[in-house]
Amino acid sequence: MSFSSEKTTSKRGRLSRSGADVDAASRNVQLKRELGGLSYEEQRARLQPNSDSPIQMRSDQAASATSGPAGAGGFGAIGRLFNRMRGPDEQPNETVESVDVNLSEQVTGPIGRLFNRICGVDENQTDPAGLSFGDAELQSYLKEELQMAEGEMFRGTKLKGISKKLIGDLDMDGDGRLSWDEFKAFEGQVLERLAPGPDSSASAGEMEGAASSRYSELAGGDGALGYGELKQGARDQLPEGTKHLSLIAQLAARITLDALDTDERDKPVAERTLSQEEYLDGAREITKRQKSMG
Ligand SMILES: [Ca+2]
Ligand SMILES: [Ca+2]
Repeated sequence: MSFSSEKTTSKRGRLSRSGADVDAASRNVQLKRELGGLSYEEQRARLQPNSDSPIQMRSDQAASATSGPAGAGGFGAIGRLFNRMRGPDEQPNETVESVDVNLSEQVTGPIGRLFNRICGVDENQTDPAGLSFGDAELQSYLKEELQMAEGEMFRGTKLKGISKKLIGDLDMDGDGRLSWDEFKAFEGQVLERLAPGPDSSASAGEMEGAASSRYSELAGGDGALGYGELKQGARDQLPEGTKHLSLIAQLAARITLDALDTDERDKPVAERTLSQEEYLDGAREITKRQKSMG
């Protein structure tokens, strides 16, 4: 009897091990199916760490079973979950695409690539899940990549002030970090500077016309728009008596150059120039993304 009982136990043990894989796979299929009918926001809400939904338990289990550092936050866990659902050899299929890719939510365009760079990830990746930056990442970007206020007095204080202001202006949930959802509001502000005049209802053609005349106005006809010209242009656009006028104009000029320049990325920002093509391509890409948000 005892022999038979041991045999049953060990058999059950084997069964439950192989059964676990089957369970995980069928849970993933079911999760995909359930998320497929939801909007992106609903999917995120469904996968929130504090949700009471039974799906949350499944996503926790799936995420904790993957390799990689733990405790990277709820959205990081979601990103790992989607990766796991897709599998290393599996090509993205329509079901998965409809779950995690929503054009207007994608991290794309010049400001999307900028966001990726500040976050320290591949600038051409498009998935917003799990990505955000805080004061440390932003200050490091301002200092190392933009060379903001280089050689100026009180540089540290200036960098700290800019970072605090930028994050404070866009941080909607007050967690001190900017997600893509929050940072993309900055994109509209950039477009207003690149193509001043038309409002958001303007056609893509009208936007392009406005960008084209703004470029000619700033660049002065030599086919190259440099740091000094951009800074002067930003200065002229700001209301008189604006606090920290010079610093804000400098920031606008450096961000514009870093976001739109494509052929001089190896040079310090202040030595790069924008061709008309770079300027218009950037404005066009931003316009397209803005229009996709409706
Ligand atoms: Ca935030
Ligand atoms: Ca260039």
